[in-house]
Amino acid sequence: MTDNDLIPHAQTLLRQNDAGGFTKPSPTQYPHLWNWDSALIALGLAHFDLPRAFAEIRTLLSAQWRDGMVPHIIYPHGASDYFPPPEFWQTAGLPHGGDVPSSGLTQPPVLATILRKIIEANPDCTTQNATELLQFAHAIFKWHKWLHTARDADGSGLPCLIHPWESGTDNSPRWLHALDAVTPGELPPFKRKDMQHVATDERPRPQDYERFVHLINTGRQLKWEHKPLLDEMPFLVQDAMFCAILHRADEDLLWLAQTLAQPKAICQEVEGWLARTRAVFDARFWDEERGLYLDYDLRAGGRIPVNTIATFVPLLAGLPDAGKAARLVQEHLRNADEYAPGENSAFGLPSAAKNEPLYAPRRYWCGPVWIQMNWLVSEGLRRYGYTAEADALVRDALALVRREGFREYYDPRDGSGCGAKQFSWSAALAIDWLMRGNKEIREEK
Ligand code: 2M8
Repeated sequence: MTDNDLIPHAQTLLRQNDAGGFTKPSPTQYPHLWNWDSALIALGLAHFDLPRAFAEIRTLLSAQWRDGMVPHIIYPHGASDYFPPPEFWQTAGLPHGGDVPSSGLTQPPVLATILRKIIEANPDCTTQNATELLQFAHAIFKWHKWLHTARDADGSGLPCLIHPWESGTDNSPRWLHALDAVTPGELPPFKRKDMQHVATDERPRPQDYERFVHLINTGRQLKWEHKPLLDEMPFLVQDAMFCAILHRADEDLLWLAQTLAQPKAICQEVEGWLARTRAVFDARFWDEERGLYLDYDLRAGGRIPVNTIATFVPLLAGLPDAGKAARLVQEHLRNADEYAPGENSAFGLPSAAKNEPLYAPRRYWCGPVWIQMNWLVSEGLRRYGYTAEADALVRDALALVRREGFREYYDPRDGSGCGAKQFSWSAALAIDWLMRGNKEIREEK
């Protein structure tokens, strides 16, 4: 596929995956609305159908819980052949819940960052869509506040995650040790559906999936109330990637609040979150010896010593100083034993370091290249002036979709497509790169 074909193909795919007000991440494997998928999809849609991009965000936020959480899976049309179905979560009728069937978890809060990008590219919408933008900004403010308070387990304001699915990087090797420590009790009856459309060796291992289900079961026994969840969930982590995405989103929310002339008190509250995160982030996540950001296991009381793509995401938020950013790039991103293309891989960026024991180049989140991760990391690299590295990630991502189509993820060794097909955010982000008109990244690999 040439770039001229790529844009119409990607647009057609998004139209085909349109379920009426929201876009399925993939038509077979993921037939509902996923939180960060929809935000990233809205960015692609905004390049050719701004009203449809607004509709995507409207549907996502319509499922916000009364306590502020914006859920990770939303089932506007009810059940399908996806497991877990809406009733499995037991979230209906919760006093702090929402009015649209949903999961009891949240996902990386990329929405404020995406909304800012959409507004910057379409400045007229601040007058034409002023009322709705204010509603979006208020909903996002409530969500971020919930993350900084209801999910604050140690007084730091850094949110913690109660299930690997909240990280978006579900069975990344960074979670597998913490998951091993979870004993799956008696599980409610369930039947996995995720291997109907995708090969078994490209999906999570049975022992990990059982623990995913056990954690959902624990959440529903605790009625998804935040205090008991923090006290009792056997899996409780602070995720460097999630916290960095939130910090960047707080910056973009502040911009939004200022652009929409919001009261000073709102802006000051967001500034407070920004200052707190800056004060604690490196102390919690930075490993000076290894020159890496590492996640923190609150149950075990220590950093998780696993080197994954999450280490680069703080660049997106401007959190590392120049010295730490240089170490991330020189010692890791450019290192062919870990992430750089070399003898054992041809495409960047593997989702786990190639020399990690649990690295698996075709298994979901354990090594494959993901288009949205190349998008996030390339944005971070640009922020620090690493333009050549950022361009290389975009070039690789575009080469993969050109050769293999819009897949969920790709084998970094030969670029072959894996996971679900007709994947929406892979299409949406290709549209973003190509329609932004960045000429140098279009060259063929
Ligand atoms: C994957 O997650 C879902 C559970 O939420 C699954 O495996 O069934 C993840 O890659 C997640 O990040 C993504 O949002 C979702 C839909 O693309 O699929």
